[in-house]
Amino acid sequence: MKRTLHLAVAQMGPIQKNHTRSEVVARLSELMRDAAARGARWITFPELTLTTFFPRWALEDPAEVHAYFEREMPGKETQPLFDLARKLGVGFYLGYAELDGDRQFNTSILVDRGEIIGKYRKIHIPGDAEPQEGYPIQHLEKKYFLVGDLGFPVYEAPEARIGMCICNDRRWPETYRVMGLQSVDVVMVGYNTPIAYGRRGEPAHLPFLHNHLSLQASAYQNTCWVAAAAKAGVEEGIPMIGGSCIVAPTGEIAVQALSEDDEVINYVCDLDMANGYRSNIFNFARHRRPEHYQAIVERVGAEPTSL
Ligand code: CDV
Repeated sequence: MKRTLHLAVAQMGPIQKNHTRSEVVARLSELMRDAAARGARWITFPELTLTTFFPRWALEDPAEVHAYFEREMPGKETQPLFDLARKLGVGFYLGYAELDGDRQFNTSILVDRGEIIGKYRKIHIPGDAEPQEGYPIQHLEKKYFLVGDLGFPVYEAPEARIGMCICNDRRWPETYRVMGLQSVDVVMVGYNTPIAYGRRGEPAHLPFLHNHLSLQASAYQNTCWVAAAAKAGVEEGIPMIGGSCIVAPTGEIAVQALSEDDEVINYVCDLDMANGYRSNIFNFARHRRPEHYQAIVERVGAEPTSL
C-alpha cells in the first residue's frame, strides 16, 4: 500500500512587539483547526513563532531578553495549542526561543497529538553578535543564541521519519544530507527572512529566489519532502518574505502560499515518491564517495590551498 502523509504548512503574517503570546496562540489554534478540517495530519509552523522576531534589536536588559524566551514547553500560554492538537489528532512543528538554565537556543519541537516527540536546536546561527554600522537592518542572532547541540536528528513519527531545521539551516546542503543519510521522509523548516539583509541588501527578488532554490534543490538531492513555513509580511517596519511551500522529492513545489499573512496550505504527500530516486540516481550506498569528501568535515572556511 502506498505510504502517504497529509501535510499542512501554516504560514503566519507578522507578529508585532505588542502582540501577546495568548493572541499568537489563538492565531496558531485557528490555523491548526483549518489544517485539521482539510484532513492534515502534520502542520509546520514558523521559526520563533510565539513572538516578534526580537533578534533585530540589540536588547541589553536580561529581563527584557528573557521575556521572549520559553522556560518550559508547554507553558501556561502554549498549553492550549497542545490540548487542541491532542483533540484534533494532529502533529505539529513549532519554533520558539528556548531558555534552558542560562543557555539560550533557537529551537523547534515536534509534537504528536499533544506529546513532544522531538527537539532540534538551530545550528547555523546567522548574523552578528553586535550591531553593524551601515546595515539597513540588524540581524543579531549570534548575540542571543548558542549553536545547537543536538545535531540533526530524524524522529520516527507513526507515519513518517521527520527531521527539522530552522531558517538559515535551509541554505546549507550539509543540513539535509545529514538527515538524508538517516532516510528522512519529511524535513520541516520554519523561517523569518527579512528582504533587506546585509550591508547593502540585494535586489528584492533574490531572497525569494534563494528560498525556493535552496528548498527545491535540497528536497531533490536528498529525495525527501520539505515543508517550509514563513513568518511573512511587515513586522515592526521590516518586510519579510512569504513563499511558504511544500516541496516534493522531485524538487517541484507541490503547493505554495500566495499571501503574506496567516494562511494554510496542504498536500497529500506520497512518501514512496522518493523510492525511485533512492534506488537509482540517488542511491547513496551505491554512488556516494565519502572517501573524497573529507574536506567537508575537516575544513570550515574556504582556503585557496589544495587538500
Ligand atoms: N532567521 C534567519 O535565520 N534568517 C536568515 C537571514 C538572516 C538571511 C535566513 O537565512 O533566512
